[in-house]
Amino acid sequence: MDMQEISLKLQAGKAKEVKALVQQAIDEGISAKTILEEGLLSGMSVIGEKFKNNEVFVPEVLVAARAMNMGASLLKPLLAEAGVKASGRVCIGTVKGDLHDIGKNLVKMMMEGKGLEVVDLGTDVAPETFVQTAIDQNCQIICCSALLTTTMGVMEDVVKAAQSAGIRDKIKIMVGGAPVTDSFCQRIGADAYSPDAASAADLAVRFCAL
Ligand code: B1M
Repeated sequence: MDMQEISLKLQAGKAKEVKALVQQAIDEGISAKTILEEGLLSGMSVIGEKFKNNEVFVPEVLVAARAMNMGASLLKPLLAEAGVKASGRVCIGTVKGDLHDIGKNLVKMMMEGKGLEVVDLGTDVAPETFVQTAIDQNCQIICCSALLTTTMGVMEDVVKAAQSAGIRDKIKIMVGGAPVTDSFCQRIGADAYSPDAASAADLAVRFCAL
C-alpha cells in the first residue's frame, strides 16, 4: 500500500478513512514507523505548509489533526518496543495558552511504549499545574511541549515554578515542540531539548534510570 494514500486522506480530514487505511497498512505488515512518518506526519506537514500560506484555514487543520490523532492511536501498541521495560513516571502537557497536542500525544505514546508511566495534563497547562502534579504524583520528569513562539516562554516559568517549589534539583525538565531549540532550552535552564518524540522517549528512559 502507498503511504501517500494515508497522507492524502489526512489532508482531506477524512478521519474514518485514515483509520481504515492505517489498519490496512498494519495488516499488510508495514512498520508503524513508516506509517507514522511517511503517511501521517507527511500529510500533516503538507497541511502545515498550506496553513502557513493561507491556502487552508483552522477548520481544515482541525479535521486533519483529528484524523492524525485517530490514525496514530492505532499505532500506539506497535510503537511499544519488545524486551525489558523501563520504569519511571513523568508528567506531560502543552504549556499555557497553547492548544496544539499532536506532538505531545506522540511523545506520550513513545514514552508509554518504552514502559514509562505518563500523566497527561492535556493542553493549556499552567506552570504551577506541572509542578504540583510532579510533586503529588512523584514524577521524575516534567515534559513541556509548545508549538507557538508566543507560548514557548511559558517553559521558563515552569523552570522557575519548580525552583520556587524547591523541587528543581529533584526533577528533570524536558522541552520540545517545533519552535523550541537546544539553545533556548539552555537559556531557560531546562535540562534537555529533544527534536522528536522518539529521542524524547529515549532520553526520558535514561533520566528515569539515574
Ligand atoms: Co497551529 N500553528 N495555530 N493549529 N498549527 C502552527 C504551530 C504554525 C507554525 C502554523 C503556521 O503558521 N505555519 C503557527 C505558529 C507560528 C508561530 O508561533 N510562529 C500556528 C498558529 C499561528 C496557530 C493559531 C494562532 C492560528 C489562529 O488561530 N490564527 C492557533 C493557536 C491556537 C492555540 O494554541 N492557542 C492555531 C491552531 C491550530 C489548530 C487548533 C487548528 C491545530 C492544532 C490541533 C491539535 O493539535 N489538536 C493546529 C495545527 C495542527 C498546526 C500545524 C499545522 C501542525 C502542528 C502539528 O501538529 N505538527 C502547525 C504547522 C506546522 O507545524 N507545520 C501549526 C505535527 C506534530 C507531530 O509536530 O508538534 O512539532 P510537533 O511535534 C514533534 C516535535 O516538535 C516533537 O515531537 C513531535 C514529533 O516527533 N515534540 C517534542 C513536540 N513536543 C515535544 C516535547 C518534548 C520533546 C519533543 O519534550 C517534552
